[in-house]
Amino acid sequence: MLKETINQFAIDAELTGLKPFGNGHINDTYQSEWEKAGVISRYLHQRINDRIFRRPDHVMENIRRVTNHIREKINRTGFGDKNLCTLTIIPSRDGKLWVRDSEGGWWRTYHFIENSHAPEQITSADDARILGNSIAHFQSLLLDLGSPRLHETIPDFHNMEIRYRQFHHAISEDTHNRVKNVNTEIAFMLENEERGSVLIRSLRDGTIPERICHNDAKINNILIDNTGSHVLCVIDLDTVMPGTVLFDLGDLIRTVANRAKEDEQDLSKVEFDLTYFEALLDGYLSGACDFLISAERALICEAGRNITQIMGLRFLTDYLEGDHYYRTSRPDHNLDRCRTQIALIQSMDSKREDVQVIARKFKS
Ligand code: ADP
Ligand code: GN1
Ligand code: MG
Repeated sequence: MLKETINQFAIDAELTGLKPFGNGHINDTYQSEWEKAGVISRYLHQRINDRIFRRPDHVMENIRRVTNHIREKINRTGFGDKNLCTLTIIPSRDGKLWVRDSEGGWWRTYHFIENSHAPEQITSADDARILGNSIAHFQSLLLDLGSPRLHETIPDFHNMEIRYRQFHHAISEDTHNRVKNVNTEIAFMLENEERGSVLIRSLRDGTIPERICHNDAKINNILIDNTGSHVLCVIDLDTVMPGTVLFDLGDLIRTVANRAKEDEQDLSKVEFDLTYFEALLDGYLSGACDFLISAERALICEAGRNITQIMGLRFLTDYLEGDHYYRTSRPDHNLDRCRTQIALIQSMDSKREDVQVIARKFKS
């Protein structure tokens, strides 16, 4: 069935290979290989997770608008010199942005971006700098995307108050009898509930502006060139929609300034890395300084902690609800992920003063 579905995209060659690809938690991703007159080309196919994205058509309309806008600006402003690119949607043979399979699933296809990789971790401060800079560029390219407003592909995605409501519901229902296993983690989340609302409240009361942002700007949603060390493409655009740019900076801080993997089981390896944090901010702010307002700058330190908290909360909620949201590959996988997020917040808190000194360096 998969081959049949994939053959409905407008690719003029013969399919010669197909395999699962990548480490995403949400969509089913495959890479394909095609041949025509001795020339090999590759594509990336994804079954959009329609339990999570209830309107895949809205997701694809957003991605079409965003990628067209970015491509046009890259071509005009010369970012193309660095090979920076954006996702290229391959339409279906009948001109649609997706193909429906025989079970009603929604599929899309992109050009496979060659000679690239999606890092899970970085190994140098320079990498942190280029990743920070790439997200600032991404945000700046979208500052002038006109109306209509982009669809909210997952309503209230980073709304901490709603995420806490779901968490309280999961505790009171305790459908999988797991509350007893996680008293410490639950206590941590409850202690931090009030503080966690700072970004969403600031957005709601207008202290910080709504802007288009990525909303899932973690490290492995950015493709880096395999040979040199520059960013080729910001990917996974399913959640590009209105929010605050601090959601993106926060997700980068969470995933770049941590020397351990998101699902590391040895918590002694989880540590907030000040060198990477500083380089990341340097790269981000050199690209974002023209558009950030002082109220946004004032919340930079909180952003990393806040997004780490919402991820920990969501992993814990999913664990309590029986692991129905995130893809897992071992028992307690979501619990391990939640624990790394809590350990990272504890490490950030223990380095609070240093974090503030670094953030102050970039004040102006
Ligand atoms: P998910 O929403 O499940 O995280 P992603 O869109 O992030 O899915 O894709 C999963 C992985 O596939 C990425 O981490 C990256 O390794 C790879 N990938 C996605 N799009 C492309 C592309 N156009 N070219 C090359 N690799 C890609
Ligand atoms: C998911 O799709 P992926 O793996 O890039 C999730 C993010 C979380 C992330 C945690 C739509 O991202 O919100 O930050 O996992 N995406 C969605 O790693 O829920
Ligand atoms: Mg992804």
